[in-house]
Amino acid sequence: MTADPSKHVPSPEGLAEIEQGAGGLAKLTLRCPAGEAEVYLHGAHVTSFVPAGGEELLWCSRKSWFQADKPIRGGVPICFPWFGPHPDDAALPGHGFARVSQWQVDSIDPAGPGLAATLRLEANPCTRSFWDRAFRLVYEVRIQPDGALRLRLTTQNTGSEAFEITEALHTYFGVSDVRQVEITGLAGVEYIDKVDGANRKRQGDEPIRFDRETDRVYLDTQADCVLHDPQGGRVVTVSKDGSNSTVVWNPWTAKAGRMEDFGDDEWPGMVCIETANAHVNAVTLDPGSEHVISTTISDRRYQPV
Ligand code: TA6
Repeated sequence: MTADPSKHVPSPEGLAEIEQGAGGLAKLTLRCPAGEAEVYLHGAHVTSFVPAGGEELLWCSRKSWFQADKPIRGGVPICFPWFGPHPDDAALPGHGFARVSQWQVDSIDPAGPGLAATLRLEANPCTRSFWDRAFRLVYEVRIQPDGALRLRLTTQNTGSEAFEITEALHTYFGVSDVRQVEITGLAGVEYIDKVDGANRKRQGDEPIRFDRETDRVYLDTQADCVLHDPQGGRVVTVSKDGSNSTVVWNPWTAKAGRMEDFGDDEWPGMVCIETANAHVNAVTLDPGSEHVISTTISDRRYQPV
């Protein structure tokens, strides 16, 4: 969809604006005293978050596609209604169709020095061609007054039959050098090691460090994670609700080289800490019920004391 750059989303004090972003895709920009964020209506894809007085916390590839039929590489892709390849049909979009669907902006709500945008995706003939279920997704992107970013995805079963989903808010964080960072919070948690035959392992007491391709689905955990990037001076907290899986991923050299929308030399500058419900943590929704998953991202350096 090519946005009309002059189109303002109805919002008090003009805090939000839809303009033409990369590839001519419609981009909603949120600006408030607590920070700034960018959300493409394509996939309701957050591509940028800068807390007030701070620096960009998210990572996007310089080679990302910005096309209606492809996912944006970086930021926070919404993986729904399945995480990873479709379990039965590899021809279906990886990580589901939500991130390659056109979402609608429902509202913009200022919250003191913060600001929130709500976007929506409902079952339509296109989604039904991938997944024949009646659903509504409501996604709130909130810049909180304390300078944190909260992303909240509500799934509603609007049909007459139960369905099962797996999902993720697949957040890409920018780092100085992934070989110098640590992630704490998952000590003792069991995980699926996707780069070692999907074997089940258990995280020790030591922080997660990176010296190779890393792709782990930590299971049955509601823990906060902390990304320590001493070289970049960052300490980023990732907290969550409604999520029992956390995915940690860096493609390293070979996999980065195989991805057309990922620069060969970009892998040291990013790491994914994904708030998810995957594998054994799938979620079943009965007719008329709803499920909420949320993640809150904050850099302690930029939180008002
Ligand atoms: O969350 C990690 C992961 O499942 C990896 O296996 C890798 O495939 C990554 O997602 C990116 O997937 P994508 O479909 O966006 O290339």
